[in-house]
Amino acid sequence: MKITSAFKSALLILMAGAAVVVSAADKKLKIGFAQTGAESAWRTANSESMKSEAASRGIDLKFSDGQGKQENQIRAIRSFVTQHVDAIVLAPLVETGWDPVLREAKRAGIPVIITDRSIQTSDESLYACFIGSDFISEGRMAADWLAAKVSGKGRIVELQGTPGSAPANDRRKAFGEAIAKYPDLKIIDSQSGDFRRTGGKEVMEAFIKKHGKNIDILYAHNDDMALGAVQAIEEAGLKPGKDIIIVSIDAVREGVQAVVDGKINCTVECNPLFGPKVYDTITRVLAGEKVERKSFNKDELFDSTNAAAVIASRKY
Ligand code: GZL
Repeated sequence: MKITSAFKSALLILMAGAAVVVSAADKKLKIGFAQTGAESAWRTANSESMKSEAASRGIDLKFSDGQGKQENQIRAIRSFVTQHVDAIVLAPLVETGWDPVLREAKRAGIPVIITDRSIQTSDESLYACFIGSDFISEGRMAADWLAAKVSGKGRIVELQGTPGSAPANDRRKAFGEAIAKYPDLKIIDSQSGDFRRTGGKEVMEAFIKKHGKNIDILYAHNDDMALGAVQAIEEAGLKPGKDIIIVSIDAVREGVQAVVDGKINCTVECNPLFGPKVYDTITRVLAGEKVERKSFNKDELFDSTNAAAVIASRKY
């Protein structure tokens, strides 16, 4: 059978097409992740969840540690756009200032998933969806637990998280609104420890110096600061969990252990292990599926009634 040149060229086009299909199917997903930094045990667990899940799925994860600076995260996003990644994940250090760089990602046709902390934006089309925890609910859970524990009475000092961050803003707002119904439960001082253990210790030392024995309660926006404060309280010769009631958020392993040991009275969980959910969502977004605009992780609360039963099984 004589093979015409037309047939040969048709065959070559067909083979080339198949080759493209094969390579498209084999193409490794390339994802850029702009992380806030490494300020806390929660953050370490969150980064580990994102990295290990990417490795297990064969995803080429471009991980950038923002070292606590928004400008580093913005620079990382620009670099991801230049690298033509398939999707960008952003854990925004603070709530504002993201529109310009997210517009650049949108112009490049790269979907952005906001994780962990939410952002304020004038254009909701700049990101595909949010995956994280409900900080309002966490602040409310902490306040309700405390009000019951102290029968609605006490002088509170508050260790706030990173200024301008969604968790610090929402945990402060929700907690304040929830305790407003108790006239004898008051915040007498509030400062930022930047979600860091060192910050918690230093600010608690200053609180003790300023207020002495007039502190009944500490409300910390995360366990790292609460654990730093525990150290300051002990160094002042006081008993954390007894002389000063401590309510915190995150439920990292060391925080839950402190509850078992009676040094922290309650910690509200804020689960960081959502790498699988992020990559499942990216796959759906890239397939053109409509995804939930906001997806909240389930959080529970640990105190002396249940901490000992869970400590061995804590995964972060
Ligand atoms: C909460 C997260 C907060 C944690 C802190 O989702 O953004 O930042 O509560 C962490 O431990 O540093």
